Amino acid sequence: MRRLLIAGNWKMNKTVPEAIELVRGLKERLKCVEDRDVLICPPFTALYPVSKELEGSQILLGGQNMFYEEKGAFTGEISPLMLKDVGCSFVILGHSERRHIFGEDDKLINKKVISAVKHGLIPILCVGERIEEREEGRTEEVIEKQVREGLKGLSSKDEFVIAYEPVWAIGTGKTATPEMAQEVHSFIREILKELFGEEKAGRVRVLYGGSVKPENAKGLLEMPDIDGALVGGASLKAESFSAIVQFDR
Ligand code: G2H
Repeated sequence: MRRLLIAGNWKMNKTVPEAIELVRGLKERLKCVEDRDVLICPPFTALYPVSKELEGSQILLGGQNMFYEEKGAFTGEISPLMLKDVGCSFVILGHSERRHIFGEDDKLINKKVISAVKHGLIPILCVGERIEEREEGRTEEVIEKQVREGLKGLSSKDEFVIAYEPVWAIGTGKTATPEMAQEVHSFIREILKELFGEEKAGRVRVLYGGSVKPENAKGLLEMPDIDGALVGGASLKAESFSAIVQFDR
Protein backbone atom coordinates (compact mmCIF):
# COMPACT_ATOMS: atom_id res chain seq x y z
CA MET A 1 0.00 0.00 0.00
CA ARG A 2 2.91 2.36 0.67
CA ARG A 3 5.46 2.55 -2.13
CA LEU A 4 9.02 2.09 -0.92
CA LEU A 5 11.25 5.16 -1.02
CA ILE A 6 15.01 4.75 -0.94
CA ALA A 7 16.76 8.10 -0.58
CA GLY A 8 20.46 8.89 -0.78
CA ASN A 9 21.70 11.78 1.35
CA TRP A 10 25.11 12.63 -0.07
CA LYS A 11 25.75 15.24 2.67
CA MET A 12 28.81 17.47 1.95
CA ASN A 13 30.35 15.11 -0.60
CA LYS A 14 30.99 15.07 -4.37
CA THR A 15 32.28 17.73 -6.73
CA VAL A 16 30.30 18.17 -9.94
CA PRO A 17 32.39 15.69 -11.98
CA GLU A 18 32.20 13.15 -9.14
CA ALA A 19 28.44 13.67 -8.85
CA ILE A 20 27.94 13.10 -12.59
CA GLU A 21 30.01 9.94 -12.47
CA LEU A 22 27.94 8.58 -9.58
CA VAL A 23 24.65 9.46 -11.27
CA ARG A 24 25.71 7.73 -14.49
CA GLY A 25 26.50 4.60 -12.48
CA LEU A 26 23.12 4.76 -10.73
CA LYS A 27 21.18 5.28 -13.95
CA GLU A 28 22.82 2.25 -15.48
CA ARG A 29 22.27 0.00 -12.47
CA LEU A 30 18.75 1.17 -11.62
CA LYS A 31 17.16 1.51 -15.04
CA CYS A 32 14.87 -1.50 -14.52
CA VAL A 33 13.61 -0.48 -11.06
CA GLU A 34 9.87 0.19 -11.27
CA ASP A 35 8.21 -0.85 -8.04
CA ARG A 36 9.95 1.61 -5.71
CA ASP A 37 10.94 5.28 -5.65
CA VAL A 38 14.60 6.24 -5.75
CA LEU A 39 15.68 9.70 -4.64
CA ILE A 40 19.12 11.31 -4.50
CA CYS A 41 19.98 14.44 -2.55
CA PRO A 42 23.32 15.84 -3.78
CA PRO A 43 24.91 19.01 -2.36
CA PHE A 44 23.48 22.29 -3.74
CA THR A 45 26.37 22.89 -6.15
CA ALA A 46 25.66 19.63 -7.97
CA LEU A 47 21.86 19.87 -8.17
CA TYR A 48 21.60 21.54 -11.57
CA PRO A 49 24.13 19.38 -13.45
CA VAL A 50 22.68 16.27 -11.79
CA SER A 51 19.14 17.28 -12.81
CA LYS A 52 20.34 17.59 -16.43
CA GLU A 53 21.96 14.17 -16.19
CA LEU A 54 18.71 12.73 -14.78
CA GLU A 55 16.51 13.86 -17.69
CA GLY A 56 14.46 10.89 -18.85
CA SER A 57 15.37 8.87 -15.74
CA GLN A 58 12.98 7.86 -12.96
CA ILE A 59 15.46 8.82 -10.26
CA LEU A 60 14.08 11.72 -8.23
CA LEU A 61 16.03 14.74 -7.01
CA GLY A 62 15.96 16.44 -3.62
CA GLY A 63 17.74 19.12 -1.60
CA GLN A 64 19.38 18.46 1.77
CA ASN A 65 18.05 21.62 3.40
CA MET A 66 16.48 24.98 2.55
CA PHE A 67 15.44 28.27 4.12
CA TYR A 68 11.73 29.06 4.40
CA GLU A 69 11.71 32.42 2.60
CA GLU A 70 11.36 32.65 -1.19
CA LYS A 71 14.15 35.18 -1.73
CA GLY A 72 15.92 38.14 -0.17
CA ALA A 73 18.83 39.12 2.03
CA PHE A 74 19.61 35.72 3.55
CA THR A 75 23.28 35.22 2.76
CA GLY A 76 24.25 31.63 2.21
CA GLU A 77 20.71 30.26 2.09
CA ILE A 78 18.77 28.42 -0.62
CA SER A 79 15.03 28.89 -1.12
CA PRO A 80 12.23 26.46 -2.02
CA LEU A 81 11.82 28.26 -5.36
CA MET A 82 15.48 27.65 -6.13
CA LEU A 83 15.18 23.95 -5.34
CA LYS A 84 12.11 23.65 -7.55
CA ASP A 85 13.91 25.58 -10.29
CA VAL A 86 16.66 22.95 -10.52
CA GLY A 87 14.24 20.01 -10.60
CA CYS A 88 13.90 19.00 -6.94
CA SER A 89 10.68 17.41 -5.78
CA PHE A 90 11.82 16.57 -2.22
CA VAL A 91 13.77 18.30 0.52
CA ILE A 92 15.34 16.80 3.65
CA LEU A 93 14.53 18.97 6.69
CA GLY A 94 15.61 18.79 10.32
CA HIS A 95 18.37 16.29 9.74
CA SER A 96 20.18 15.61 13.02
CA GLU A 97 23.31 17.27 11.65
CA ARG A 98 21.25 20.42 11.06
CA ARG A 99 19.79 20.13 14.56
CA HIS A 100 22.98 19.35 16.45
CA ILE A 101 25.80 21.00 14.46
CA PHE A 102 23.88 24.05 13.21
CA GLY A 103 21.48 24.49 16.12
CA GLU A 104 18.17 24.16 14.23
CA ASP A 105 15.19 23.76 16.54
CA ASP A 106 11.69 22.38 16.03
CA LYS A 107 10.23 25.84 15.48
CA LEU A 108 12.59 26.69 12.63
CA ILE A 109 12.24 23.23 11.13
CA ASN A 110 8.45 23.57 11.21
CA LYS A 111 8.64 26.87 9.29
CA LYS A 112 10.73 25.11 6.65
CA VAL A 113 8.29 22.16 6.48
CA ILE A 114 5.33 24.49 5.97
CA SER A 115 7.20 26.48 3.31
CA ALA A 116 8.29 23.32 1.46
CA VAL A 117 4.70 22.06 1.28
CA LYS A 118 3.42 25.50 0.22
CA HIS A 119 5.87 25.48 -2.68
CA GLY A 120 5.08 21.96 -3.83
CA LEU A 121 8.16 20.24 -2.40
CA ILE A 122 7.73 17.05 -0.35
CA PRO A 123 9.54 17.52 2.97
CA ILE A 124 11.34 14.59 4.56
CA LEU A 125 11.17 15.51 8.24
CA CYS A 126 13.99 13.83 10.15
CA VAL A 127 13.54 12.91 13.81
CA GLY A 128 15.67 10.91 16.19
CA GLU A 129 16.86 10.57 19.77
CA ARG A 130 20.41 10.91 21.09
CA ILE A 131 22.04 8.03 22.91
CA GLU A 132 21.62 9.63 26.36
CA GLU A 133 17.91 10.22 25.70
CA ARG A 134 17.48 6.54 24.75
CA GLU A 135 19.39 5.44 27.87
CA GLU A 136 17.19 7.65 30.05
CA GLY A 137 14.10 5.97 28.54
CA ARG A 138 13.04 9.21 26.81
CA THR A 139 13.01 8.02 23.19
CA GLU A 140 9.22 8.28 22.74
CA GLU A 141 9.00 11.67 24.46
CA VAL A 142 11.74 13.10 22.19
CA ILE A 143 10.30 11.61 19.00
CA GLU A 144 6.76 12.71 19.83
CA LYS A 145 7.85 16.31 20.36
CA GLN A 146 9.87 16.42 17.13
CA VAL A 147 7.01 14.89 15.10
CA ARG A 148 4.23 17.06 16.59
CA GLU A 149 6.20 20.31 16.42
CA GLY A 150 7.72 19.57 13.02
CA LEU A 151 4.32 18.89 11.42
CA LYS A 152 2.36 21.66 13.15
CA GLY A 153 0.04 23.42 10.70
CA LEU A 154 -0.06 20.64 8.09
CA SER A 155 -3.30 18.94 7.14
CA SER A 156 -4.12 15.42 6.01
CA LYS A 157 -4.09 16.67 2.40
CA ASP A 158 -0.40 17.61 2.55
CA GLU A 159 2.24 15.21 1.35
CA PHE A 160 5.25 14.61 3.60
CA VAL A 161 7.65 11.86 4.60
CA ILE A 162 9.18 11.17 8.01
CA ALA A 163 12.66 9.75 8.50
CA TYR A 164 13.50 8.15 11.82
CA GLU A 165 17.23 8.42 12.36
CA PRO A 166 18.48 7.54 15.84
CA VAL A 167 21.38 9.98 16.31
CA TRP A 168 23.59 7.25 17.83
CA ALA A 169 23.30 5.22 14.61
CA ILE A 170 24.27 7.97 12.17
CA GLY A 171 27.59 7.38 10.44
CA THR A 172 28.74 5.28 13.38
CA GLY A 173 28.30 1.84 11.87
CA LYS A 174 25.80 1.09 14.68
CA THR A 175 22.33 0.32 13.34
CA ALA A 176 19.16 -0.05 15.33
CA THR A 177 17.99 -3.65 15.07
CA PRO A 178 14.96 -4.04 12.78
CA GLU A 179 12.84 -4.66 15.90
CA MET A 180 14.09 -1.51 17.68
CA ALA A 181 13.42 0.56 14.58
CA GLN A 182 9.99 -1.01 14.00
CA GLU A 183 8.96 -0.12 17.55
CA VAL A 184 9.69 3.58 16.97
CA HIS A 185 8.18 3.56 13.46
CA SER A 186 4.95 2.11 14.77
CA PHE A 187 4.94 4.71 17.55
CA ILE A 188 5.37 7.47 14.92
CA ARG A 189 2.41 6.04 12.98
CA GLU A 190 0.29 6.18 16.14
CA ILE A 191 1.11 9.88 16.50
CA LEU A 192 0.23 10.42 12.83
CA LYS A 193 -3.13 8.69 13.39
CA GLU A 194 -3.89 11.06 16.21
CA LEU A 195 -2.84 14.10 14.17
CA PHE A 196 -4.22 13.28 10.73
CA GLY A 197 -6.53 10.28 11.06
CA GLU A 198 -6.09 6.59 10.35
CA GLU A 199 -6.35 6.79 6.56
CA LYS A 200 -3.65 9.45 6.17
CA ALA A 201 -1.38 7.77 8.74
CA GLY A 202 -1.59 4.60 6.67
CA ARG A 203 -0.34 6.45 3.61
CA VAL A 204 2.61 8.39 5.10
CA ARG A 205 6.00 6.85 4.39
CA VAL A 206 8.28 6.53 7.40
CA LEU A 207 11.90 5.90 6.40
CA TYR A 208 14.70 4.54 8.56
CA GLY A 209 18.16 6.13 8.52
CA GLY A 210 21.40 5.48 10.32
CA SER A 211 24.21 3.31 8.87
CA VAL A 212 21.94 1.54 6.39
CA LYS A 213 24.08 -0.75 4.22
CA PRO A 214 23.43 -3.52 1.69
CA GLU A 215 23.96 -6.06 4.51
CA ASN A 216 21.30 -4.71 6.86
CA ALA A 217 18.80 -3.14 4.43
CA LYS A 218 16.62 -6.20 3.88
CA GLY A 219 16.03 -6.88 7.58
CA LEU A 220 15.02 -3.27 8.19
CA LEU A 221 12.92 -2.81 5.06
CA GLU A 222 10.90 -5.95 5.70
CA MET A 223 9.47 -4.49 8.89
CA PRO A 224 5.79 -3.55 8.51
CA ASP A 225 6.15 0.14 9.37
CA ILE A 226 9.49 0.80 7.66
CA ASP A 227 8.71 2.18 4.23
CA GLY A 228 12.16 2.96 2.95
CA ALA A 229 15.58 4.21 3.92
CA LEU A 230 17.54 7.44 4.13
CA VAL A 231 21.06 6.35 3.28
CA GLY A 232 24.18 8.45 3.92
CA GLY A 233 27.61 6.85 3.57
CA ALA A 234 26.42 3.91 1.49
CA SER A 235 24.74 6.25 -1.04
CA LEU A 236 28.12 7.61 -2.16
CA LYS A 237 28.95 4.56 -4.26
CA ALA A 238 26.75 3.31 -7.11
CA GLU A 239 27.35 -0.35 -6.13
CA SER A 240 26.25 -0.04 -2.52
CA PHE A 241 23.33 2.34 -3.10
CA SER A 242 21.89 0.27 -5.93
CA ALA A 243 22.32 -2.90 -3.88
CA ILE A 244 20.19 -1.29 -1.13
CA VAL A 245 17.59 -0.07 -3.65
CA GLN A 246 17.35 -3.50 -5.25
CA PHE A 247 17.07 -5.57 -2.07
CA ASP A 248 14.89 -8.61 -2.57
CA ARG A 249 11.46 -8.15 -1.11
C1 G2H B 1 21.96 9.35 8.63
C2 G2H B 1 22.29 8.74 7.34
C3 G2H B 1 21.70 9.53 6.20
P1 G2H B 1 24.52 7.30 7.40
O1 G2H B 1 22.44 10.69 8.69
O2 G2H B 1 20.82 10.56 6.52
O3 G2H B 1 23.71 8.68 7.19
O4 G2H B 1 23.85 6.26 6.54
O5 G2H B 1 25.93 7.59 6.93
O6 G2H B 1 24.46 6.93 8.84
